[in-house]
Amino acid sequence: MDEKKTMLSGIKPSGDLTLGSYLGPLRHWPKMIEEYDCYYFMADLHAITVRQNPADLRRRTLEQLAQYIACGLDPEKCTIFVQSHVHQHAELGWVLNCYAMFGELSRMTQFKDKSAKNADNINGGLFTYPSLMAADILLYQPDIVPVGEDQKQHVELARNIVQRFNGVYGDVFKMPEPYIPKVGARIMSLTNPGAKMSKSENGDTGRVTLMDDPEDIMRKFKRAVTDSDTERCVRYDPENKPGVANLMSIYSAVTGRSFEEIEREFDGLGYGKFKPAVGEAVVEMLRPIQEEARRILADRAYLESVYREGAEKASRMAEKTLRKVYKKIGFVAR
Ligand code: ATP
Ligand code: LTN
Repeated sequence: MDEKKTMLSGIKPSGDLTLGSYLGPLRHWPKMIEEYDCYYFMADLHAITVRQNPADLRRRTLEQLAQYIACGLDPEKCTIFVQSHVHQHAELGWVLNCYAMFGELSRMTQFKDKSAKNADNINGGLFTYPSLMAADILLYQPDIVPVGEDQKQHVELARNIVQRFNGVYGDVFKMPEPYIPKVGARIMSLTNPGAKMSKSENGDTGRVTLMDDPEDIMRKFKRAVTDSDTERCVRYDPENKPGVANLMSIYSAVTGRSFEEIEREFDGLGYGKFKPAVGEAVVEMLRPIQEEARRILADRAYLESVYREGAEKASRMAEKTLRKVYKKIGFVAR
């Protein structure tokens, strides 16, 4: 009897993976493989809530897969798949739409943000996004869902759905817990420390992508917005010095040093020394990942075999849950 707990997480291929995607959830995923039965996916169904160029979406989905593997996800030891390859996501997503309330969907911060930023395309999918995300999660009956801070509200909504659904039909879904890393849960834009570093917003200089050249990374860090205070010293004060605090969070997440250690390391040195040091640490962290990702991406046959096998494994579990749900609801079995 397999007593391993289960975990699941996904990222939309809506842009190139960033330092935020990595330091938030992605870098924590590989260490969970030994302890958990893990499912990781490319959330392409979610990506189309914002208009995507088809060729870019296809390319990014494969790049993201190569990057997952390069970051340490061993396809032999976990299940990696493309969301649209497992049709049960869309099917359970519809069902759960009928168990998610208009009021609670209206309160989602991501919906409000994305509606404001895509005022010409506030589509139904953007609104019901959290029901599909609940389906992604609940199909696999996971114990935990590792995400960045911004996704906590969606996992909470999935938990409400579990309570509502199980309240009517008995123990169908397991209650999932969000798992949010302490350091790196919210990496901010380098040009606007008031906004999250995101794959698809805030312009190119505000974000560092996983595949950026070392020169670009250094340039972006050297230009990173610090604060206009007069003391110009490296001190952790997110309230008054959000730019420096963000760089310190990045440096801490990369080097494992505490904020006190970082303050001591740069005592009396000012921002001119600090910013390139953060850049260099990031360059060194990403170098092996970039090399590995390039190598894997060149092997199309291998990538295909990974996502095919992943979809098969994921479908088996997803189908089991979907059958149970359909039966409980009262759908006639085919
Ligand atoms: P988009 O710009 O298309 O909305 P995104 O960059 O916000 O995308 P998501 O695909 O929404 O990224 O997020 C993938 C995962 O990474 C989620 O778990 C999210 O919480 C986390 N994440 C995204 N950006 C950051 C960040 N800046 N800091 C920490 N975690 C992040
Ligand atoms: N909504 C998430 C991506 C996502 C996800 C999921 C994360 C879709 N389905 C299931 C965890 C579990 C996002 O925008 N980052």
